[in-house]
Amino acid sequence: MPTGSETFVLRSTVTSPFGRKVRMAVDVLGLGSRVTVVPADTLDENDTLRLENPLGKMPCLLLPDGSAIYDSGVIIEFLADVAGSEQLLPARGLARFKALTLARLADGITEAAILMVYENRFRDPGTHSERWLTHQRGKAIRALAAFEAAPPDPAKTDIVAIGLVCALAYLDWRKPVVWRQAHPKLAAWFASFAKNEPAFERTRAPNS
Ligand SMILES: N[C@@H](CCC(=O)N[C@@H](CS)C(=O)NCC(=O)O)C(=O)O
Repeated sequence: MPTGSETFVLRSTVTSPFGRKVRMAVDVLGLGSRVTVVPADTLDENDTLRLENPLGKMPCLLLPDGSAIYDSGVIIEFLADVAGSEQLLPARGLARFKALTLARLADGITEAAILMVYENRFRDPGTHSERWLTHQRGKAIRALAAFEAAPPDPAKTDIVAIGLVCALAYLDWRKPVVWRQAHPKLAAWFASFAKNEPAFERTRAPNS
């Protein structure tokens, strides 16, 4: 395991919602002095990102020995371990796996949202599949409904809250799914959490 002085490189843009999850975790865990963010370009075939993570996805965390850790969920588990902190997720037991499951549910909102954004970005106008967009929207809407039925504690910053706030902020920014009106409890949670947790504003990308 890393020693207390090892430093890491985080390959990510500041606009990536999955990258923001990791940047928030770095902030909350007090690891800012040990993690340097180096932007990545997922569309550039010459970017070393594709060597670091063969999937060519960000975020990707580079270790001093040249190896890489991904994806965002694994990076956060790793950083919590480096920090020796249980703030973001319990070290073991059912509570850990329940938190990880809800965190993946929140990630699923972001994933569906990104696929909807990519549908518009990568396919030529006129070739967009409404069926595919509806399929992805359904995933986001069902996951939003699950969080609306049982919103997290706004005073608690953990792996679930970080994933959820990054998902909702991405929906607000790119607007693949309109969510606020139909999910008032979630909107209230978002407002309180964003007010309580300074890492949220500190990780906001310019103009987002
Ligand atoms: N499951 C991954 C998803 C990462 C992901 O989809 N990242 C986007 C940017 S936010 C990306 O790299 N997209 C480029 C691509 O899919 O080629 C994670 O949690 O890190």
